[in-house]
Amino acid sequence: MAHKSGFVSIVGNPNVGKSTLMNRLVGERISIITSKSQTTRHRIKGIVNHEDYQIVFSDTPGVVKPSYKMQEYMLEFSKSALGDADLIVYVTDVVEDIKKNEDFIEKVKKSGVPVLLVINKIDLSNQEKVEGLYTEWADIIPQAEIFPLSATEDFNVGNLFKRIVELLPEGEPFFGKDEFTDMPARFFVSELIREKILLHYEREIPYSVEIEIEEFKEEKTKISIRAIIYVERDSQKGILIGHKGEALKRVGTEARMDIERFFEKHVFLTTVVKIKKDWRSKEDDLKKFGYTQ
Ligand SMILES: Nc1nc2c(ncn2[C@@H]2O[C@H](COP(=O)(O)OP(=O)(O)O)[C@@H](O)[C@H]2O)c(=O)[nH]1
Ligand SMILES: [Mg+2]
Repeated sequence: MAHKSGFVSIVGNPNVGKSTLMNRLVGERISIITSKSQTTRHRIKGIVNHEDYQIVFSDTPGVVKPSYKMQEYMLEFSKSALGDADLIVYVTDVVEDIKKNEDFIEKVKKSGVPVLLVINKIDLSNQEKVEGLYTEWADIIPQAEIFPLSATEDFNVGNLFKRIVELLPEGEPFFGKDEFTDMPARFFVSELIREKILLHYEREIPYSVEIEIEEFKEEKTKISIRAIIYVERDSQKGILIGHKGEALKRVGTEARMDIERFFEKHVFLTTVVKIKKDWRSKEDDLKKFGYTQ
């Protein structure tokens, strides 16, 4: 049998479970997941390697109407993921407004590649409702094959995976067979820190934060990391650090434990908070933080 290889883009609105699904399909914790919208900011690849095939999944930010520069880049990541895919996995769930997002759905329909439509979170619904959604979606994207599933409960994800493998084009692997992502180690460190900030802070704080890993020194059994947490304004710095530094300490401790699990090494993590005024709207800062293709 010839070797198969292809790019599979996972797209859809914010919060429908794209990152949860990708992690499930890849079997690694590549993308961070929270209940807040816009948790995913970049296009993140997760690679599945098998003797007979290689699948390169792309997790993407949810499709949003940009209201500042960073969101423009986020939308670009989602659009570009349609352009180079061999297969599109469009994710919706049992709670989102089905009418949202019509422009993007038009692009999905015109992509010229097979579309697998996932109705996620069926654990929150019942058979009758899911059948109703199935009929509606069959009407919206007639060419799509529809997979009702639950990413968190790992229900029916196996059938989706099997179908993806069947639809993969023949070809040689694009990445080394020992790689599971194209993102550098530093990226995962910054994402795990950002995840804790998304979990523990409210309002605009999580959205105003960007993380730079200034130092990442890996030795045989330990890694020393120095992370700079940028916020946009002075008042945010105070909130982030918290009374007697307790809030920031919690972020550091929880992130360190996750980073240790990820790299299977001891981790020494130092965090510093700095202000970078309005970085989310500044082209130069965004470039520096990697928001370009
Ligand atoms: N009940 C339920 N919740 C889910 C499921 N999949 C994802 N979620 C939750 O939905 C939220 C958003 O998930 P995430 O993967 O970050 O969504 P994304 O923004 O599309 O990447 C998180 O709180 C997940 O735990 C599912 O199958 N069932
Ligand atoms: Mg996500």
